[in-house]
Amino acid sequence: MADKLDSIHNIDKSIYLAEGNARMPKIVMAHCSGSSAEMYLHGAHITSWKDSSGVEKLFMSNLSDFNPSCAIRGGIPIIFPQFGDGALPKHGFARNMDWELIKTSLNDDGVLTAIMQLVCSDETLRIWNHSFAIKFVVTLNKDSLALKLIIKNTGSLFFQCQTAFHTYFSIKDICSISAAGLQGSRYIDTLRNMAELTDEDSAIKFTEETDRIYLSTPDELHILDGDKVITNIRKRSMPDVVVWNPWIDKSIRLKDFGDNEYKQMVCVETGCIKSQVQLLSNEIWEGETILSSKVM
Ligand code: TA6
Repeated sequence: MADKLDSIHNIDKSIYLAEGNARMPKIVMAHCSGSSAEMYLHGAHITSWKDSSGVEKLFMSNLSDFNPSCAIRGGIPIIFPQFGDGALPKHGFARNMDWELIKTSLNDDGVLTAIMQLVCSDETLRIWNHSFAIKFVVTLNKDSLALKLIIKNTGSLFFQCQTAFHTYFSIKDICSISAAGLQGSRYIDTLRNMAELTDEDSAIKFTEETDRIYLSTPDELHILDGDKVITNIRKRSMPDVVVWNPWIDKSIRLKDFGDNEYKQMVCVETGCIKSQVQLLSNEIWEGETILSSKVM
């Protein structure tokens, strides 16, 4: 499969298909500045984003499985059509399905784009009886990675869904990390019986398991190490933000996650969770998150 796709979409040394872990096909994007990204066809799952200085910005668990039956642990899982637990498999099925690479491009400024697609099938209709088509547009530039989801209702009936980028950021030490930009936002604390609270702090710091769904949030957030911004997050039409660190006990319970790996990661996830995507027949929703390693 990789060979066939390679001949269609390969852009010499800039975007090409390679064999990843467990011989699963992945797309490699190599920007002329030295930045790069890698994305598996399985789940259209980005597992690496390095900025132009070669710093790996995403966390990947050393214990992640690479097999068709489960999600990759780390990187940027795509959550659709359900966030969290519910009637469907947890976090939906998009992260467990093989997507199709439908387009690649390199523009005159050296910006690289890869477009992946997931269309409803008998398998998805058995799980979630709605017709849809999703495009995932990944754009790599010198020090930014833009992620865009375009969801179309291809059926005749209305549907609503949840969707998010469940992004795992690589950090040196969770104890010196904070997430800023959510002060004053309401959030649901999933660890305190789904209580809805207001965050009064100027930044979220981590001293215990943290699992909060922030609602209708500002469109610019920062991850800081000490007082230095290490990653800037800008978003459009993705009002909700989940901030998660499993801390000690949950890390031990996760079989594909090292007991001490909570120290090297933080999830800041952008999406539509409480504010669901609502689409009439043939309507389209589009949402975008832009990660950058320099404050824009
Ligand atoms: O986004 C936070 C969360 O919902 C946590 O509750 C935790 O379960 C995490 O997602 C990982 O979920 P997963 O199904 O990938 O193990």
